[in-house]
This record gives sequence, C-alpha cells and structure tokens, in this order.
Amino acid sequence: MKIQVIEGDITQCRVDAIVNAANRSLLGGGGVDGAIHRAAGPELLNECSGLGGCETGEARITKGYRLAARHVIHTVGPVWSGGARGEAELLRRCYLNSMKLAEQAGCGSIAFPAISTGVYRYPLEEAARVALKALVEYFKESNSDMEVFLVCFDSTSAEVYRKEIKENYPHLQ
Ligand code: AR6
Repeated sequence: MKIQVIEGDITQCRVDAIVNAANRSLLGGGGVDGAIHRAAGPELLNECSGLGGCETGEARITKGYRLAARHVIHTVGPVWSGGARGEAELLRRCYLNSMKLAEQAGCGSIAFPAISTGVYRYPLEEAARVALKALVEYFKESNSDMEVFLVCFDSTSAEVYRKEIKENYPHLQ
C-alpha cells in the first residue's frame, strides 16, 4: 500500500491520473476544478460536455490533454450539510469509484485533492478520516499496487492528513 501526502498544485503532478473535485454538471467551476480545466485546455471541457454529468459519489474518466497526467478522473463530492445526510458514505464512494476507474484504465499512480473540503465545506479532519479509511479499505479488498498521492494545497491540510496517518495508520508512514 503506497499512500503519500504531498503539498502542492495537483495540476503539476506527474502521475497517470489526477482526480478532479467537480460538480454534477462536469462543466467546470472554481477551486481545483477551475485550475484543472485551465491547465488541461479547452479540449477537456469539450470531452466533459459529452458525458451528461455525474451523480454525487460517482466518477467519470477523460483524457488529460495538456496536463502531464494522462487522465483526469472527475468525481463529485457531497456538499457538507451537517453530516447527517449521508455525506461520509458519498465521499467514501468518490475515493473508491475513482480508484476503480484508474485501475480499469491501467493507471499505476493517482493524485487526489481533498475532495469536498473547499467550496463544499466538508470539515477537513472528517474528510481526511473518510479518505484514508476508503483508500486503506480499497487496498485491503483488491490486489492493487497503485501509488496514491494525497495532494494538499496548503500546509494546514497536509498536517491534518499526516496527523490522521500517524494516529490511525502508522504503517503508512
Ligand atoms: N491543487 C490541489 N488542491 C487544490 C487546488 C490545486 N490546484 N486548488 C484548490 N485545491 P474545491 P470542493 C484544494 O473548492 O470543495 C468547484 O467550483 C482546496 O484547497 O476545489 O469539492 C466545483 O466545480 C480544497 O482543499 O472543491 C464544484 O462546484 C480542495 O482542493 C465545487 O467547487 C477542494 O476544494 C466542488 O467543491
């Protein structure tokens, strides 16, 4: 199991697939979604507009166009509305469905942003717990040797992820 926390801009990652925290239209937006579309170029929006959207918790795959990454996996995280509306299960599915798509596309490495923790207001500590739990489960249930990067845009979120790993998954350090 290879899960690493890194700080930086996901659009610059040299991996087989980067994950986009998109919205259900898949037609672009702000945050990491906007950054990925800007870096990939207009061909990405063109491909996305033919996909017919994506439900929360699901994922779709496209090419990476001008990105270093071969693929973009677009997933739609839940909007946080207190935690009693199935947010954790939906966020968990984002990670699992993205891993499955990456595996099917033959990817050996994947980079995730902290899905839902920006515009969608998912509390970072809770989102980090869900992300790590989903990924560890995925590795337990598959014989995947995918390399996973959790890309944090700032040092505060990287610290939150590192703390979660230290406390609950010390074998990943
Ligand atoms: N690289 C890595 N992480 C980033 C980058 C980047 N270049 N830019 C932002 N982040 P958000 P959401 C972090 O808001 O909460 C869009 O408009 C950011 O600091 O991008 O899932 C979509 O179209 C935060 O930790 O995604 C949707 O409408 C994390 O990425 C909506 O926002 C996610 O923040 C999705 O909201």
